[in-house]
Amino acid sequence: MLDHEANAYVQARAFQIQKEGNSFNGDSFFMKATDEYFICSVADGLGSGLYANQSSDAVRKVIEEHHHEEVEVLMDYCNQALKLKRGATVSVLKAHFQRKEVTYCSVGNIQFVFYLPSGLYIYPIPVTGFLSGKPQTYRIDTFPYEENSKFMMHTDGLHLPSIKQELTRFQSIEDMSNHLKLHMTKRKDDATFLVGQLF
Ligand SMILES: [Mn+2]
Repeated sequence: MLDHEANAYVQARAFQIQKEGNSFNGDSFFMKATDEYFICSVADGLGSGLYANQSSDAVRKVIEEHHHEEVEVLMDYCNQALKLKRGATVSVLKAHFQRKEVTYCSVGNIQFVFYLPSGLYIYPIPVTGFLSGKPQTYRIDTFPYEENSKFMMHTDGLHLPSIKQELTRFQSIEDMSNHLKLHMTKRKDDATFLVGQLF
């Protein structure tokens, strides 16, 4: 499954593939660009198959329905939605175009790196664990971005030799995405990546 989202301020692509033999993907993602902001999420449901999908898809639905909310509020909504479900690791990113600012929050093992053309890499530290409706504290990172900043998030089904290199090797999101797809052939686990560039 391939998806893309673009406007004058952002371009993003996501791709996912499920574990061999499974008909449901335990990972879910969402992305949306408005005139004011870009929001995206990646969630990895615990385990694989239908129940993993129910958890990660609950996260996708929360972000889709409430994308206008701030990241911390969304994390809390996601946590509530995962009550009585298996649970999921969750990452949410929101970029505000006017403020030129990114807010990021993560619980669990979704890999994420943000690259600024001036040469800075930002790796926000995630809170360990997963969301399943239990009381949870969040770590919210907010930082400014520059024109042409890039970012990538992916689930643990994708193994990259160097996440840093992937961000600088390719000029366009399209090229990066096409290259990343080549790493997604083994299918031992559900795998999802989401890449984007901010203008
Ligand atoms: Mn996984």
